[in-house]
Amino acid sequence: MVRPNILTNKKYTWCPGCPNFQILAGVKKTVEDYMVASKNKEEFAMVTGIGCHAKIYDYINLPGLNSLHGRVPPVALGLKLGNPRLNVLGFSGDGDAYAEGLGHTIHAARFNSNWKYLIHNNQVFSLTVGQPTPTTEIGFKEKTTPLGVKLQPLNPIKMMLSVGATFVARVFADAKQVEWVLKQALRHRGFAFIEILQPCIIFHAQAMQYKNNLYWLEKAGHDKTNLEQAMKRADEFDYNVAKKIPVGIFYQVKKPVFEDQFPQLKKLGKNGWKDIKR
Ligand SMILES: Cc1ncc(C[n+]2csc(CCOP(=O)(O)OP(=O)(O)O)c2C)c(N)n1
Repeated sequence: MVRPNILTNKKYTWCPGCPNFQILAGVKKTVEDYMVASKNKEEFAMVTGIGCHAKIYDYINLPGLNSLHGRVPPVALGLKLGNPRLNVLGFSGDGDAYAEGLGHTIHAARFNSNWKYLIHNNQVFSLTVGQPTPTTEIGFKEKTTPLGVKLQPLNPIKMMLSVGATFVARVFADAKQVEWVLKQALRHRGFAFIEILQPCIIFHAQAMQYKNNLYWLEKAGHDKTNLEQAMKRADEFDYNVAKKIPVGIFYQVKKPVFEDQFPQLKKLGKNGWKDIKR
């Protein structure tokens, strides 16, 4: 099979040097490798929310939907129910997944449908020029928040662990790290939650220093089957100050997959419901 190229020719409107380019490169490499290995170009679909992260929809040539702000999980679930054989990739920002779409993010873990959710967490609403989100650190100031953020940030890794997610991981926006984690996630049968620390170089550039504080859970003897250990590791970084930041897979466990539990979905072929005569 000739190696496919999943990139479009669209003009990039991300800022030069934006770490989103690293995410794009990691996803491109992983998806193309997967297509080559499986000899099939037509088994992926993608969904994005609204924001800078969502521009990835313009740059990757896969079928899918650029959906509404915060609504990636129900759209991804719908795609899986239409065709359970598709590898569905969802892309959100932290505003998208943890503010506008927080309820959907939690229920995505409960459903445990077999799709993969990548969160570009830059700790601000970037496309609307830098307002704080649920993961912005205390004290962060910008035009709408001149006295600084007063709220304790949400810890999305802990949140996903506590609502039953079966694959919970974090990496930094580096193409190799994204490739590594997405490959692991695609091997996982079930919902995969992947937080990517993606510093916004314009509105939250201080997060670039995170890359000096990362350590790999796999190399630190972390047992990813142990929920209690995973919770403790998640507590090590509370999004306020960059101290030790664990990256890698916090937790992975097998649980029933939503679409596997319906006989009418199990019998569908590679084209999903399209093959069913009505
Ligand atoms: C329901 C709704 N609320 C607000 C907006 C305005 N809006 C567009 S992009 C955006 C910020 C997105 O931030 P985030 O999801 O963190 O993505 P980023 O731009 O940082 O990648 C907002 C608030 C919208 N489009 N729809």
